Amino acid sequence: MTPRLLQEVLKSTNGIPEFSNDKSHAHIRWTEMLPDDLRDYERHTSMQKNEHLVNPRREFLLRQYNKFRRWASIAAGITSVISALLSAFMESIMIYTIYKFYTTKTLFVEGRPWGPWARDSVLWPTFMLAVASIVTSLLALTALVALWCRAKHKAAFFSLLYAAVHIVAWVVVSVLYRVEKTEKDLWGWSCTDKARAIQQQLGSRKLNFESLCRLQASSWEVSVAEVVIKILTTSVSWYFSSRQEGLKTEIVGEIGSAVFNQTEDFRAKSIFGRVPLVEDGDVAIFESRAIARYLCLKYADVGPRLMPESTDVKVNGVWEMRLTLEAIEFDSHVAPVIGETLIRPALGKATDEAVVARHKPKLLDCLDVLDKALSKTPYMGGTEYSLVDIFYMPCMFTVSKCLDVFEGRPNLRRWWETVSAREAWKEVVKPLDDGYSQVVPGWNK
Ligand SMILES: N[C@@H](CCC(=O)N[C@@H](CS)C(=O)NCC(=O)O)C(=O)O
Repeated sequence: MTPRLLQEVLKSTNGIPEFSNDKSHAHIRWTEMLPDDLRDYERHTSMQKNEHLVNPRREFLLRQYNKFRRWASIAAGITSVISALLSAFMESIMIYTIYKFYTTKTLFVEGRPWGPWARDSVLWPTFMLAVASIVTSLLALTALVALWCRAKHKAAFFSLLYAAVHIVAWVVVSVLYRVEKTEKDLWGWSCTDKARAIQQQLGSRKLNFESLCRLQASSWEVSVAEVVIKILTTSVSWYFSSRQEGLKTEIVGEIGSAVFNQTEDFRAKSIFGRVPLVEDGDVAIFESRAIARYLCLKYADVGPRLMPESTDVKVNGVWEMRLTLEAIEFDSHVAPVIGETLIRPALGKATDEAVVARHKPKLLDCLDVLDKALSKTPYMGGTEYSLVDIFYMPCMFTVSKCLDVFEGRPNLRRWWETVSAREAWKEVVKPLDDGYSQVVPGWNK
C-alpha cells in the first residue's frame, strides 16, 4: 500500500514550485526523483504489493460486466439492423402499392366508370403501414448511429419505454391493417376474384392484382414478425441489462470486501477496521490525513514540499488551523452527503433523506465560508498549494457530482479550476472517475 499511496500523494505535488526545494523537479514523476537504489526498491515493492492488490474475483466480475455490456450493445445493434431491414421492406411495398393505385386508378375498364379499383377505395390502412414503417426505419437508423457513436442509453427505463411503445404501436398497426382488410382497401381488393377478373381483362403487365395481393399479405406477416422480434430482442436486452446491473452491486461489494472481510492482522493494525492503512517497516498508520503527513515528512527532501517550511509558530499555527478545519467543518458534512446521495444508491440501498437534511445545509454554509476565505488567499492553506488543498480535493470532486458546489461561489470555482487543472490531479482522479462512473447512477450527468 505504501508505494501506491505515496505515489498518489506525491503525484499530486508534481510541478509545485511553492514548496519545492529544487524547482527543476517540477513535472518529473516521483519515482524519477528518487535515488537509484530507492527507486528500484520502490518499483520492486510496488510490483509485489500490486500483485496482492489484484482481487481475482473483482477482475472476473469486471470482465463479466464488460462482456454483458458488449452483448447488450450487440443485441441492440442486431435489433436495429433487423428492424431497419423489415421496415424498409414494408415501406417499399406500401409505397409501391400506393404508386400503383394512383397510376392505374383511371385505366378504362368496361362497365366500371370508377376504374379497376374498388368503388370509394379506402387508402388509410396502406398509408398507416407506410408511415409506421418509415418511422420505425428512421428510429432504427438513429439507434444504430447512436450505438456507432457509443452514446449510451442513460437509463434502462427509457429503452424499455421505447420498446414498449414500439411493440404496442406495431400490434395496433398490424391488427388494424388486418381487420380493415375488406373489399374497399387496397390489400383486400387486390385479393378478390373481381380484381383477378379485371386483371385478366387489362393484362397483368398493366395491373397485377395477384402479385399486389401477395406482396401486401407478406407485408402484414412482416409487421407481425416485427412485433415478435421486438419482444424477443427486448427480452434479450433486458436480460443482459439486468445481469449488468446485478454485477454493478457485486463489484462494489467486492471492492468493499477488502474492508469488510478483515483479517485479524488487519484489525490489529487498523484498530477501527478502516482503510487506508499504510505499513512502512515496523510502523502501521491509518487515517488518510495522518498517512499523507507521514509521507510528506518522510520524503520531505525527495519531492516538492506540501507543508510550510517556516519555523514561525504563527505561520504554522494558521496553517494547522486550516488543515484541521477541513476534517472538522468540511469532511464531517460532505462525507455523509456523498455516502447517502451517491454511495448508498450504488449499493442498491435507499438514501436516508434525514441524514442528507441534517448535513447538507451545514455543508453549504461551509462552502460559503470557504468561498469567502478564498477571496483573500488563492489556496485553502494560504498563499501556496499545500496538503490542505489536497485534503479538500477528493470530496470536493465527488460531491460536485450531486451538488451545485461552484454555482454562486466564484472564488471556490476559481480555486477548483486552478487545482484541478494540475496534470498530477488529472492522472490521480481518472481511475476514481472511471470507477465511480461504472457504479454510481447518474455520475456523468
Ligand atoms: N477518516 C478516515 C476514514 C476512513 C474510512 O472511513 N474508510 C472507509 C472506507 S472509505 C472504511 O474503511 N469503512 C469501513 C468501516 O467503516 O467499517 C480516513 O480518512 O482514513
